[in-house]
Amino acid sequence: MTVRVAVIGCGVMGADHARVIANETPNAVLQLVCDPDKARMQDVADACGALHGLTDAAAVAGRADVDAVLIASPDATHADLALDAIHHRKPSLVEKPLAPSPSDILPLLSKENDLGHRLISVGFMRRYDPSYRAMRLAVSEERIGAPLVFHSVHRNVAVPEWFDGPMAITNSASHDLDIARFLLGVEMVQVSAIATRTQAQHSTCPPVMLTLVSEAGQIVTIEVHVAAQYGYDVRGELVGTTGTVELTEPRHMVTNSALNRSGAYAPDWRPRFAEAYRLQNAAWVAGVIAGQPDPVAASAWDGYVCGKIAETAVAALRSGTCHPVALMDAASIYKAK
Ligand code: ISE
Repeated sequence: MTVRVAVIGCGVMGADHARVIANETPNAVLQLVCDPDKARMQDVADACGALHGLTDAAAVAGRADVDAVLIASPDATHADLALDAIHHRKPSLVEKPLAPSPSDILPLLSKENDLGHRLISVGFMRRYDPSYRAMRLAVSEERIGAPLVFHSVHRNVAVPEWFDGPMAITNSASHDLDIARFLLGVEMVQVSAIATRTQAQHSTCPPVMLTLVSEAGQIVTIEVHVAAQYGYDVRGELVGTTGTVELTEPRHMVTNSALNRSGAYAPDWRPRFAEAYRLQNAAWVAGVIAGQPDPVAASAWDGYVCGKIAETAVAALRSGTCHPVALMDAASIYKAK
């Protein structure tokens, strides 16, 4: 079976996903790309060899020549487009966040529960990154004893002026929140948040530190700094009772010259997590063929939980106090078999 994939959104992520689907994803064909900006849509369609190009997202999921929908449109449109895909019984891969507010995800959970099975996968691609996968294997093989603390550092080069402190949590740190749950296999029960308040900071979005406690009593710390300037830099370390495991980045070259040893940082997440996106998209297409989402992929429930933790962290940032994370019970379709 060849999966005919439609990509909705031809911005930074949509264009990259279209390229990956067209050139690096087995058993997939880029059936169409869609964007309201016709010129931008045509550029991506031409660059990636899409068979069709549309400007109306509402006309995509119902097409007979579309088997699956990859949603990489603006965040605020994700939930409605995912709902439309469910309506047409089409599997979807939705870029994070599944919705800017977790309450907007509730109709998606309800529809999937009514169906009795999942159709949505959420684009927390770090779950497919080989280094995070090796860290998770080390935990499951008890190579560091019982996990106690997970430290995550997430630094971007820069963000647009409209990217504010709460977005550093709801947009950027959602990755760290999901990977912490994925690595530890637990839920978070409380969160604190604080931002730097120095005179020197040069951004509308200062570094934010999150501290979370899991239901098993573990601690997760997340530094999210979206205006770090020097490079795109994601770090991680899991501390156990008998050892630690650290994230490594896919460094392809080190230059030694004039008494210096140097390596380059990626400018953003696309090259840094290129392998993760490729593996994520291939696993998603394989899941479409198999008739059920890849078990590693984040579900709509995972998207809801991360949204709920992020929403609570923003409240904690504003109040300066620790807030409990209140989650409803997960429906059975989201529980590991
Ligand atoms: C972006 O949307 C991503 O998903 C990147 O992984 C993250 O590093 C960046 O901060 C987000 O804005």
